[in-house]
Amino acid sequence: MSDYFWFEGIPFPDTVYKREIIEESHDKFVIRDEDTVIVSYPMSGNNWLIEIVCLIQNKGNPKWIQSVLIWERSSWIETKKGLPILINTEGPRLMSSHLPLHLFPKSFFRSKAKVIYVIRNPRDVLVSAYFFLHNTKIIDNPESLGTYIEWFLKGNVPYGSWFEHTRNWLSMRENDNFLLLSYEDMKKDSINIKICDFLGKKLEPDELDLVLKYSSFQAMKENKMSNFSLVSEDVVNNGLVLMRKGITGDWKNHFTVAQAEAFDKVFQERMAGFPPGLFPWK
Ligand code: PPS
Repeated sequence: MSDYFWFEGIPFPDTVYKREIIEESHDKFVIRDEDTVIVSYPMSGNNWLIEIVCLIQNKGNPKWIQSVLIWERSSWIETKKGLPILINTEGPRLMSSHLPLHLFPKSFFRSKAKVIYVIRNPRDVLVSAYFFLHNTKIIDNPESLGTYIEWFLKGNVPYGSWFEHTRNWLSMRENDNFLLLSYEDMKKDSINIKICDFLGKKLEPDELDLVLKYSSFQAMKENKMSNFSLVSEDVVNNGLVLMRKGITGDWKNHFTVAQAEAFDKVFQERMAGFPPGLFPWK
């Protein structure tokens, strides 16, 4: 199993992260006005949105998504492999991050760069992460979902507390260069028009159809550039599956009634004050 280092209250597994890189991305990395960053708490649909944005940028042509690895098309700001790629990329860059707001590159707040922040029902995020992490060397395996729920509610998981992450990023939601999306909304085909508008792209109806086609769950599951089957063996145990189920509400198949009630209580406490319509899940 991976060792951790703690940085500003957040545990980062050594397999993928290094303290100096996190510091450099926060203090020195320059985000430029023309850049676009896709940000989410892990397991919220980040890779799905990367695929959609890559397709929008190419008017639905799948050549790029089928020939370049997804983490090279939209590299991760905070990872050992991602930051050097981004530093050496010229022109408008597409990039990804799971960083909480307080660790995000300082340069962003002086720029006009665009951020799309994706949220997802945290119960589904939790179930998705539980099954995903089983196949990695990223964390110690929790013995049961119940144990993972305890860790998640305390924020003792990679990238820390979902509640903190979401509360803090949502404080940006009135900004012009910030688009809030939810995984639940992404299930509606029309969402791609909203993404195009935000990115200043105009696609024809047949091009939008291609975006939908090539970013579908099935198409991404079959695309080895996107389905994580090529993640290196130092991170993976035996066969990493990113594309697990791709549905909303799977938590109902896994939580007990008592676990659901305990989760609701924490959610109500920690997310008090936000308009109810902001979280489009049941
Ligand atoms: S990561 O590794 O933290 O960046 O994971 P992330 O990409 O954010 O989230 C993984 C979950 O997103 C689902 N996914 C999709 N759902 C529907 N359609 C498409 N095209 C799609 N692509 C990815 C993926 O299946 C994970 O969710 P679960 O619930 O585990 O299936």
